[in-house]
Amino acid sequence: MKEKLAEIKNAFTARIAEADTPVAVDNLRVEYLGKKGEITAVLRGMGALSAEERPIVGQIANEVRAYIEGMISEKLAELKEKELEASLVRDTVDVTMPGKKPVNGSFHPLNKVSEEMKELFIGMGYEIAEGPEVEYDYYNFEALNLPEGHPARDTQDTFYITDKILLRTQTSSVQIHVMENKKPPIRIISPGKVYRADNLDATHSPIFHQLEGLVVDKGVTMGDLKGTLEVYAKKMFGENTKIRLRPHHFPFTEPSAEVDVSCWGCGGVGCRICKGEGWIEVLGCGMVHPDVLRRCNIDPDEYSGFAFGIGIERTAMARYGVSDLRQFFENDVRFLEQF
Ligand code: 2U9
Repeated sequence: MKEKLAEIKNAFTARIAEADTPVAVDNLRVEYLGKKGEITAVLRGMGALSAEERPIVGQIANEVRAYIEGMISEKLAELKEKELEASLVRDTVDVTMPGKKPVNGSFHPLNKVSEEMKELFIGMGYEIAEGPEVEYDYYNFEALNLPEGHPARDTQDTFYITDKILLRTQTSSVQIHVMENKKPPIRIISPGKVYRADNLDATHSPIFHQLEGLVVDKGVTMGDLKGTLEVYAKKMFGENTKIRLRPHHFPFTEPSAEVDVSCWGCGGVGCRICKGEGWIEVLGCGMVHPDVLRRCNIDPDEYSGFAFGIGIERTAMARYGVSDLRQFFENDVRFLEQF
């Protein structure tokens, strides 16, 4: 048995020298020290030995087992060390290599225009008001002097969720909520998406963006409205821009007007951009109708207000010379990266 143990030790020594992975080392551990391993087999056979031989062979067997265990730990540590060295070489980062340039996106032209507008009105002391896109008929129509059956509803046909709940056609609904909940002075803009049951073409879209403004206080006049719009037009379309108000009709304002700015292409003499007119229509406005104020518990004898509505797509088309509104929604980067 002593010879057998010596053989085991020699064979193990040769095998461990060749083991080059932790798995191979573990297999050797099972093969030599496991329940069915070589050393265990020797220990099991010790019952057949004489009483004198048993402790001697037992001691040698223990020594061989200790030797095998020691070699296994040593080999595992050696392999671990080697792997660490290899990974340090393999995973080295060359900090002197040139970096990869990230592809930068750009602001969407509609966001650019509306951000510019928001900044401009915030600079004039306005606060931003937001509200739901799914709205009650009352806030979208009735409160704005558009009762059921009013002909002007036809021009703002929308998508109905129920008889009384719809997708808002204008952000004026937000302003009704504000007036219901806050006493004047009120100075707000409400930017956001609005919906209309229109087919998509070069100038119409079932979803588009508006920015509306509302000022309500004591003694607010049409002069304040005109002055405000002049500042807006100059900042938006150039310092030399002039504006003109043409009488119009909106159910929610009285008097009402459409606003033109002098053409930024020709300064007013007529060119291709303004189709020879010298003027370009950019928004609608008016003094808030007394009935609208009254419905929100604001006394029109004490307070007055002005309001205006700007189409974001329309403004961006004018500003950037875009002739087809659909391009804003197609997400073609060749279009978008121009802004
Ligand atoms: C309240 C009362 C009145 C908002 C107004 C317009 C005129 C207007 C259009 C611009 C282009 C809609 O997107 S568009 O098609 N809007 O011409 N909007 S006055 O009047 C209000 C708003 C809120 C309480």
